Amino acid sequence: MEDTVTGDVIRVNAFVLTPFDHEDDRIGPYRIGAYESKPLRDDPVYRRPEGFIRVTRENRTARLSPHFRLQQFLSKQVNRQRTFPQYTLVRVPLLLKLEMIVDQVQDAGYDLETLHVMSGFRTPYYNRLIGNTTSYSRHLYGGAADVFVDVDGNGVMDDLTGDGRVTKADARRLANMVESMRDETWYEPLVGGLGIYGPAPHRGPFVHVDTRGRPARW
Ligand SMILES: [Ca+2]
Repeated sequence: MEDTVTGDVIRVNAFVLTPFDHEDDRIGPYRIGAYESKPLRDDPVYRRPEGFIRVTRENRTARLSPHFRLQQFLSKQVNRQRTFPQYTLVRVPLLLKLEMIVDQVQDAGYDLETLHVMSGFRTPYYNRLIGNTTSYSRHLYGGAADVFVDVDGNGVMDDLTGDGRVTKADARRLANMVESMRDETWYEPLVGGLGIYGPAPHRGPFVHVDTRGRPARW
């Protein structure tokens, strides 16, 4: 659509959810798994999803927000290059938070196109498969992302501290940028969890962010 004042063209991508009744544990061949029927602490953000965004080979690169595309949030349970359709979920507050983090990182002097989303949405099926025992992870609700800064595109966190090493200190540096927003009034709807992770044999350091509505730190 075109803004009649500025003449700018604004592209709006709308996604209709494919309904899911939770009676089966899959949509077609795609495994979803089982959600808890009762929300945690009766908090509506833990209500089981009514449906999912259908991701196809054609729409996977569609933008959800200026710096994030649909395919970045896919559950890592299948070979993402080959098997479609897949189903995902991304909540608007999470996208806004990720956009604000991109802003912070850019302000710190990094020429950033996006954040690397190591894990965005997870189906309950996949969450269990990778050994998680929590049934209320915000990843299951499209409200969490494990992210790192990867300007050089080598698949791991960049050396944000400039000490020549990629360590937990780099994740902490990114987390500090997230934390720097917490006193802003606009940040209130984006409040949530912040987890700092050091490197492991199979991956580098990263930061978990979510928008659960109350602060949590680890
Ligand atoms: Ca470093």
